[in-house]
Amino acid sequence: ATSELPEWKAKLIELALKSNILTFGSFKLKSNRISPYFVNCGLFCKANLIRAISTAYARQIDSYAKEHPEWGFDILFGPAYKGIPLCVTTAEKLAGEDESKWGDIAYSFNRKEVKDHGEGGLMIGESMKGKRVVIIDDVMTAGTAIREAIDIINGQGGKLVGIIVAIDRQEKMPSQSEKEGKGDDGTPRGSTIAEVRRETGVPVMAVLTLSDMIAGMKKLGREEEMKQMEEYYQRYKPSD
Ligand code: OMP
Repeated sequence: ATSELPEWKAKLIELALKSNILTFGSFKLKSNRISPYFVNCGLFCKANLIRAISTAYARQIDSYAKEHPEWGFDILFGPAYKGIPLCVTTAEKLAGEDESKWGDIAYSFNRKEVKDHGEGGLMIGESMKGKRVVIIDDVMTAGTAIREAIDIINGQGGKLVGIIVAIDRQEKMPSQSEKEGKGDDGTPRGSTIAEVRRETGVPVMAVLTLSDMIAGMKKLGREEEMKQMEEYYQRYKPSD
């Protein structure tokens, strides 16, 4: 699976590496796993970088929609904080891809603190009530961040119809012992992405997977980092 990396993905990985969005070291994840690599999507904060990632999200959404003509949505929801620039810039890119098709797409995001004066409330942007919503987020590991976003949509009366993330780390669901900080018990479990698909019944898309990043590092001749990612993948590889 590592040899057929499209040129645009290879370029995006190279850009992420150059700008320290993709970094190597020893990182403790939200799931308590220790990872040799980390992807910080908060660093897509320069003009050329935010353009590259929002274009990639928009193309992914547009190509999924072309393959599934019955599928559509009304609102791109970017959970605070990292989802906020992503939903705004990707909505703009969608209009650029095909304005007649995507020109009416709205964006929305939440506040972390509920505002009790002025217009008040938890949400900014288009109301989700009765609308079809796609979540746009940065990284999916154990799915905790995505589940919080789904709760917000349900609370606002929206209908979830899709999820798109920049990075699918392709990890198995954490075990109870990992959640308690006692390490992995080594049992085989399915992937987070498959579990979220199963639970929600909606498409879960990713711009880049760990396999893509491994292939990208190989292409760049970064053997050492490639090996570390490959070892980590083998360790937390999902059973499905
Ligand atoms: P889950 O909530 O476990 O799916 O982890 C996803 C979140 O972890 C992201 O929204 C980030 O806040 C953070 N994260 C990264 O940003 N990059 C990574 O490479 C790994 C994580 C992580 O902690 O798993």
